[in-house]
Amino acid sequence: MHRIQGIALVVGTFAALSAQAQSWSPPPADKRCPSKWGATDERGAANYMNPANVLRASKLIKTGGVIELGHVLSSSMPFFGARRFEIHTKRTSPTLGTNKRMGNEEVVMTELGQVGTQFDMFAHQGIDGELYNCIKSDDIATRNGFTKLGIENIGMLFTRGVLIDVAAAKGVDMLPSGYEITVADLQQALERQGLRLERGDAVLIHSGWGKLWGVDNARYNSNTPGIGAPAGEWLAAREAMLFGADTFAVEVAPNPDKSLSLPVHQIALVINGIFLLENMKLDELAAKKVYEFAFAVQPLKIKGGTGSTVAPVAMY
Ligand code: UVW
Repeated sequence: MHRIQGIALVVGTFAALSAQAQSWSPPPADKRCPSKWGATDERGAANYMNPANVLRASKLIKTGGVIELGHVLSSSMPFFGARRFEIHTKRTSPTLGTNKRMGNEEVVMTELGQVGTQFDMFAHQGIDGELYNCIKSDDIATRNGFTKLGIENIGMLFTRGVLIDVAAAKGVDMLPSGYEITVADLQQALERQGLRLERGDAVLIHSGWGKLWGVDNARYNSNTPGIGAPAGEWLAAREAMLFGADTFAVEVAPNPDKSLSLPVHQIALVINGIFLLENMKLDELAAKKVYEFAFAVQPLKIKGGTGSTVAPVAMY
């Protein structure tokens, strides 16, 4: 073979291989911006909050049951990377006055936006330097928070919640390590539960992985099952308000396509303005088969924060 032809063949083969290997790539800026809520929007899918949606959710409260979906915050929970949570008790007043009043408080040293059951906001993730609505991360980052897209923009969310119990649909207590939840898995689980997704839903995915929380933290934080990019895009097309799961990433991580890093974070937060709710406690909802409920969460108003630790609830 002629040398030039040989080189062309090798280059062509690599191009074909990398095209094959690259299972997903972010859309260019002009395909994702402005967001469907306008170029200046900072609330994304929180815009689904309106009186009609609140009333839609409230009608799902039928028995008065309330299930907490947040884990207890403590220094023994699993942490991603160098995140931490320390609580230092302060004995603040000795007995005072004739009534002998005394008091205690604490200093908590933590990454308040990104520990425990946590709500990811748009300042958290980007595509090559650009956040939701193509706002440049460098333009809004200060030493004291982000000047736009901070978690203080969100406030109370009250909407229909749907638990998609993929573990139950697969007949297992816990999905295997690194399992990528597909569109077919979500459809099959929803069909089994007799439910359809609607615009503005809080979509919570039960994988069973939460059984490892506080039991085997190292395993919990590695090779997590979760939705892959196609399932993330499918849920985004259903116009969810948020995607939650009983895992640290909501999505499968690491991604089976080793060239990708957390694509569902980009699909949700950057491209579609949809929030992520990680490390949820979903065992009780799943055990009680509560698949449709009123869902409430209110992130802390951390000015310029990338997220918030939260304690969401389901009411049914
Ligand atoms: C992961 O930990 C993978 O995601 P986040 O940074 O959103 O917590």
